[in-house]
Amino acid sequence: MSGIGHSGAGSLESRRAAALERLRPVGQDHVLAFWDTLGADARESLLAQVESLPMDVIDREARAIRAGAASAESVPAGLEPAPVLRRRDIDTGHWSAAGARVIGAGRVACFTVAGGQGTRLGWDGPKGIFPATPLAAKPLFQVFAEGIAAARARFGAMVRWYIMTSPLNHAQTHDFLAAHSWFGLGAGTVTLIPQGTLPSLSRDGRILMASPSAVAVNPDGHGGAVRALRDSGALDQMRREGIDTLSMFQVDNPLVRVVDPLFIGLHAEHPSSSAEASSKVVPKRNAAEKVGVFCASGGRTMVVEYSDLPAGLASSTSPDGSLRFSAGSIAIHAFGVPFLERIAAGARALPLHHAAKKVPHVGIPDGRMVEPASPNAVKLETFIFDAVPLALRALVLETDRAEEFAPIKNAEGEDSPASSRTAQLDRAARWLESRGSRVARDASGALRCEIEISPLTACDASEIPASRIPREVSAGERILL
Ligand code: UD2
Repeated sequence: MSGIGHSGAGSLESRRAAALERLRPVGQDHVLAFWDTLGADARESLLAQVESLPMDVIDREARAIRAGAASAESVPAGLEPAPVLRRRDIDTGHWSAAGARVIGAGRVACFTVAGGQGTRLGWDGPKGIFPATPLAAKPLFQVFAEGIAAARARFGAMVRWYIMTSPLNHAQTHDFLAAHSWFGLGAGTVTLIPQGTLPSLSRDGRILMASPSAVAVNPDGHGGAVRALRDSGALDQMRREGIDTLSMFQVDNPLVRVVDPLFIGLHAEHPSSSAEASSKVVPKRNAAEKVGVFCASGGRTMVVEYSDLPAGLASSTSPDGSLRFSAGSIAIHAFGVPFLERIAAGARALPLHHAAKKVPHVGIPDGRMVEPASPNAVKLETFIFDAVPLALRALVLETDRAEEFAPIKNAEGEDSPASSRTAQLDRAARWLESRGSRVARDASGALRCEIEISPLTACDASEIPASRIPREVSAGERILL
């Protein structure tokens, strides 16, 4: 026993020396400040963390923080609004049929980014568990699962589902889906992929410690998906199975059409697409809406995040008074699998963005816990939409907010459970009305009844079976289709 203990300690010592050699030149050796107070397991765990830190990246970003430069936040000069395709300008029947062929050939998988922390909503747990629908209170994950099941049935092909979790919510997400029998999709067809993390840095670029033996980390942003999809073997699996298109969406939007034949058809075959990166947008509600904006610069399409778009550009208007930069990203994309493989393999990694954040940490050298009242740290993260400018041609499709976008982000007000509920009820009512139902509304047009339509019943108005369409929905009625 003691022999093993000794050899372990010896190798710990040499690993510690190696760790210090990585940390010291970049001014981060405080990470081992509590070494002498740690037991063997804690030392082991801390060394494993240090060994996996991308020190060159951390050093580059730490220098940028110290220099006061926000690395990825600089916006190119001469930004223009991105060219946008509108439904009225395309033959939607033609492109939907093209998409149906692609989906029917088993070439499409869904991908949900669900690694976020959901702090704004004040929901304790993975956001996908949040009860989102107006009558059945279905969790977001169930809504998406039903959409995937519906697509499999409608197009007669397998549609796999990949879900990116973070180390913070992976186990809970897995247990929830397993407890609900993967909502009938088949366990082997749903794959959870935990994303990576990056250390949180102080405002002078020092790695913060969550405890004497743990680096404070945050999920590496949804751009971490590229690496997570590769490292987990998901991209290889897709290639083996002939899946060349990922239909990507965020965990917070119950109105998303998870497999949209029109969008897939445009992405796969439209001349303005290289089948690499396509996106859906809606006209921004107002200049201040918190959505990224599709812009163009130097012939490339790109997304400028709301926090990075200079206020002057955000509020600039066209001669008709409409916002010039109005193509708001609703974070629905189609990505080519070969494209993601190329980015994952390539030297051109996605840029890191900096966000101010409150990070509790251990004070050095006193070892006392610091609970900041205001942002004290910089979180480093990459964004998946930074892949868009790397595409040869990026297609941007404008869609209808009322049909496809009602996210649940904030506890109250805009983009809240209440506003999403209203949007879900309104859409269901509109679908029935477009199929001839009379739906109770008051003089102002507000609904006086409640209707919920499962994706298993219909993913658009035309799919509702005629036999299920009520002639009338009267005031006070609640209908679940
Ligand atoms: C996102 C977009 C914004 C707009 C809006 C539309 C970003 C940075 N901004 O804003 O431009 O399109 O959505 O709704 O995306 N996530 C992870 N891992 C992470 C961080 C986030 O999986 O490390 C997921 C998260 O679970 C969620 C999505 O990414 O599904 C968006 O995250 P967010 O809520 O932080 O982004 P938000 O709403 O500020």
